[in-house]
Amino acid sequence: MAKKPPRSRRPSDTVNESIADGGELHQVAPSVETSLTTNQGLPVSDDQNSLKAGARGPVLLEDFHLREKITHFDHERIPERVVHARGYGAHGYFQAYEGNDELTKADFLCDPEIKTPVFCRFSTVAGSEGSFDTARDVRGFATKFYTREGNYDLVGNNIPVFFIQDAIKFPDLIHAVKPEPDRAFPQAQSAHDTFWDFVSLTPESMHMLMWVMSDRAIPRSFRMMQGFGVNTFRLVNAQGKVKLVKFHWRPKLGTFSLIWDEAVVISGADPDFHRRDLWNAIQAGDFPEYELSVQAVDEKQAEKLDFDILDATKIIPEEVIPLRPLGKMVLNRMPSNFFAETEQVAFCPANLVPGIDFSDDPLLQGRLFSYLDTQLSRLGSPNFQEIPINAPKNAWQNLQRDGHMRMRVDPSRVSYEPNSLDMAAPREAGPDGFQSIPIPTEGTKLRQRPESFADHYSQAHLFYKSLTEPEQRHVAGGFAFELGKCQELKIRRRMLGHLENIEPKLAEMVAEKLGMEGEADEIQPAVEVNRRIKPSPALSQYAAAPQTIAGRKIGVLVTDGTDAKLLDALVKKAKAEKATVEIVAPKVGGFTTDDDELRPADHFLGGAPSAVFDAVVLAPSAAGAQELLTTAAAVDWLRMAFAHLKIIGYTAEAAPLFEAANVDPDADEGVVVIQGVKVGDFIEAAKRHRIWEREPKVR
Ligand code: HDE
Repeated sequence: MAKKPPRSRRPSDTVNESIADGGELHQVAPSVETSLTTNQGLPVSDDQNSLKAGARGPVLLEDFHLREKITHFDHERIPERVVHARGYGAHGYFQAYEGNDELTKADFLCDPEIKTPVFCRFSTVAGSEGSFDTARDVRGFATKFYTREGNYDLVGNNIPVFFIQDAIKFPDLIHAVKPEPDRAFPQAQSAHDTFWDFVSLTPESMHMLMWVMSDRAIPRSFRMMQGFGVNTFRLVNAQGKVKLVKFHWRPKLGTFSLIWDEAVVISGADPDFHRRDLWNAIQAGDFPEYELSVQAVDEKQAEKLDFDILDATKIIPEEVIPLRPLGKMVLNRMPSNFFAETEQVAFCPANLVPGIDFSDDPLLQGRLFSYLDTQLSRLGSPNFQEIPINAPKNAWQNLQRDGHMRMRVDPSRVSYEPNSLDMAAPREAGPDGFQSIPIPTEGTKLRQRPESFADHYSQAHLFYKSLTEPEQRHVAGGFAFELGKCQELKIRRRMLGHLENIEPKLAEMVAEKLGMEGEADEIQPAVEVNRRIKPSPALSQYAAAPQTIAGRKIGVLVTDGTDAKLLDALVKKAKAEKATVEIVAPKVGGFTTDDDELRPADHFLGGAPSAVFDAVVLAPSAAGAQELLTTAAAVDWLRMAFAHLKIIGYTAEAAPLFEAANVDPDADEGVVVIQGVKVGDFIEAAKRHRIWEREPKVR
């Protein structure tokens, strides 16, 4: 039967019709395929009115359609994730490079011919589902590989270390960072007393705090973020050779961050900044790519490191053990339904494939329990793996049965093993199945932290020492902001004491910003801080940042009379560099160029502060510039772009705005005049991203 086109009915028609004929709609009979039905498949004749005794009479309880619809709606939400509630995901694939079989027998890492489907979810940790994207926070970076040998989940973060060493402290850490229970604020913030109370009493968190106060915790984009497995895992090859490994993801676009003031503005202007960025990029065919690598060491090498490889508060500097690339991931498709896929996806670090195994990292061991457990309360059923986003793409069968929402129909009489009644029933795979690496283990039963976990400051010092000067300033700014929000002075003093142990210069900067010089508590480190530790330049985002504007967004402020040829030249040049241009006009309805063409705008000025762009161009007409002078948003647009250290291009007509914003048009190499259609200098300058030397002048 030929499919009839769906009926198109504007809501206003419905209302009018409905009113006109006293609530009765006269419509063309729908085709069977397209008609609205109840969940039982019954075609619904009227979805506008409930069943009543008379047009103005009471609603009848027998209206099963009304009850079914409302009941379903009432149950539309499931509990959000207890951590990492706000997230955004995308589909894609992973493809291995040649030669990994020396390290692992994992099929998806060894066969460069196959493209393994993946689903990747990025998230913030502390905020609830409805919080904003640009909070200062760790970002989750969780990837589910649907391999031919079953699902493998690499559930990582964008920071390579963690706050605690033992999973038993996780509930305390999360309770401390979440909104305080008596007042239910602050949302999506670590800047409050309970968080800093807990961490300042937990010195093992010092290294992680350095990362979280750094630019890493305010990434520019999910596309420009590194990922780390954090815990130590094992890889084993077909010959049984074992290596301890740390997993790393590196984005092709480079690793970039926002500036704190910028993140604060963006959280109001566009709370979905990171989501929108990923969505726009993938819809435009600009697919984010990440390279997966490992740092691999054998047990002997691990013993020689000056920290314990089982301690998740430590990194292996890349200069000590270099990264070995294994393959690349491309994200190329957004989910078609957020709830069904991104909300229901259930990651679990215990999901392994042959060739990969755990280490005895006590943080990891606790995680192995937690994720499955949390899915039971979040997704409400032990059958959550049957939800399409969670189901493996290879065949799966076992003798587990029943439970809430069981989808699969198992026809056999046999649901036990061993059995002789159904020779087709699933059986053990023997050596072809997953086998834990036979690592010898023994020990005395006790609750004790190993002494090798006791150095809490040396790597925090290493991190600070490896940053460029602007990055160091930002760390100080991060601490000062967060501690400034703590009301309890004793917490600030305690933290200043820890900072003294990490790096006295840092402690001094923070104390000065807080107005608390000389007030640091004295805190005795458990072991001597190693200040001679060699810096690791790879820890800096900006020391060797790629000079590119690929994946970046240039905002152009225009008015009526803006030079059309200039705009065209900008768009062309940006496109050639894989960047995009977005037009900001006084009105979203559009603007008229100097050749009288009405062009659309992407944003109206009040709705798009310069903070949401990577670089900006001011290209008003002379008359337009005069009009903009009366608009605070226009003056702020320039002022903020300058304060956020952006590259600013401008035409001569924009000069009055510089005066109003008190910005010197010759301030530095990041403020570039554009003559005619010569946009090349501006684009080249934009590849520098920001002018760090400007910072001490503006902040
Ligand atoms: Fe998680 N973590 N975690 N975590 N975690 C969860 O699982 C947990 C830790 C990470 O996009 C939960 O499904 C414990 C480190 C990500 O859906 C929960 C401990 C790292 C995500 C849980 C940790 C992570 C989670 C909440 C301390 C970096 C989001 C909802 C031992 C390697 C995945 C859920 C997604 C989510 C427990 C520490 C990463 C409660 C007990 C370290 C990216 O099970």
